[in-house]
Amino acid sequence: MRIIDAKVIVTCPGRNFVTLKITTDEGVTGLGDATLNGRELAVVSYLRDHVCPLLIGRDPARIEDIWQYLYRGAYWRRGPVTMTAIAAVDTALWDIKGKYAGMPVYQLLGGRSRDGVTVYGHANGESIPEVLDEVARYVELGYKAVRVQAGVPGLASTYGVSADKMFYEPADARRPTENTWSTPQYLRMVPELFAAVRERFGPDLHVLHDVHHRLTPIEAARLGASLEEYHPFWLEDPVPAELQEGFRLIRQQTTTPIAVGEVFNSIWDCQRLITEQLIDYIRTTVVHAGGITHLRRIFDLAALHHVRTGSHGATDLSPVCMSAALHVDLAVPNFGIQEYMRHSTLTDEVFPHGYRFEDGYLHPSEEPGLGVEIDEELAGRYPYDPAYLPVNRLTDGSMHNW
Ligand code: GCO
Ligand code: MG
Repeated sequence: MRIIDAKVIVTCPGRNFVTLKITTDEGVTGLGDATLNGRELAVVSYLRDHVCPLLIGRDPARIEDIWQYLYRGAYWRRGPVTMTAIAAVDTALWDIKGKYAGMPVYQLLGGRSRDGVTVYGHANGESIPEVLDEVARYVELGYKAVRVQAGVPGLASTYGVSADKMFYEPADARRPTENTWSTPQYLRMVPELFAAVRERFGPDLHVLHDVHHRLTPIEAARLGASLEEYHPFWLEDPVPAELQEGFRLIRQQTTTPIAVGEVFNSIWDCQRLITEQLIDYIRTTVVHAGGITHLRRIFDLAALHHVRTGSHGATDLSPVCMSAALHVDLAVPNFGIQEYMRHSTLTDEVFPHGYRFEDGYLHPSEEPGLGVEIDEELAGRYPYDPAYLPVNRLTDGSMHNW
């Protein structure tokens, strides 16, 4: 079998998605997600101009070799653009291998380690009572885990809070929206939010929260300690993770579990946090961490160090990525939880897929491969529409982390 075509499809059914479609001489096709929110066209060019031409004529069965060829062959290693492009190729090749074998991809990864993939949804609201009503909707739908984000009193807008509820779109403007941030006000709000959630929903619901890289280690330690009595499932991205020794300080001060890694793109970004047991959950996912091949390598390293998986699953990761993530989640021994932000109906129509939600769990498709396709005709009706994530400033105007 040989690769005869590698095509990049850009579509905007409400938000932008980049998809790689690989076709073989036997007519088997495979899909890979290549969406890098707000920087989409950089990956499109990397693929179209530098990767697709190199794929033609290659044997699609040689997934590991093609991965190494693209990684080592670029000379310029790692980085979100490179690793997203490699991920798209890798994912498409796993899809092809599954179709060729007549098996869902999770079977090729060693088969099921569990019955279903526990997912968490996003409950958000301007005020704490609004968040509680949103949590109630998820609980009614059967969710066992919910992420809670509330508006910070005194601030015009807060990360994770939006008018849309079951899904929301942070990349919402042609030029980045400017948000304002106040750490003292935020640190007062979060324990109140957790107290209210526990009071209304009791001890069993798993409750998560995303700090979205806004604190320093000492502030994160204080927040973690103040939440312990409400036993959060995790505190996500408490600080930006470039300076990883900062996590030791958080660790020494609190038993609140820590989740990090949605912006990481290689095992080398995760290595220290994992091997020094500075985190509890690793958030890397298929599209931004080099595909199924590389993600599995990260998860295996994590398994050796008591770190469980908690893959990123926001709306900017397409149904192709979600399908692939579910196959990995079902197979790995150290699965923890999967984020599941629902896509819009239109996105689901552009990417028909067989995964399904039932009683708090997602189940991947049983079809051969990943079980997701793209309706190219429909995709073609929604051309690329540039959109940026917001930026964030402190109340005195200084740039902060969004
Ligand atoms: C999450 C993430 C997202 C990101 C988004 C950026 O935990 O779901 O933090 O909300 O901000 O994926 O593109
Ligand atoms: Mg996050």
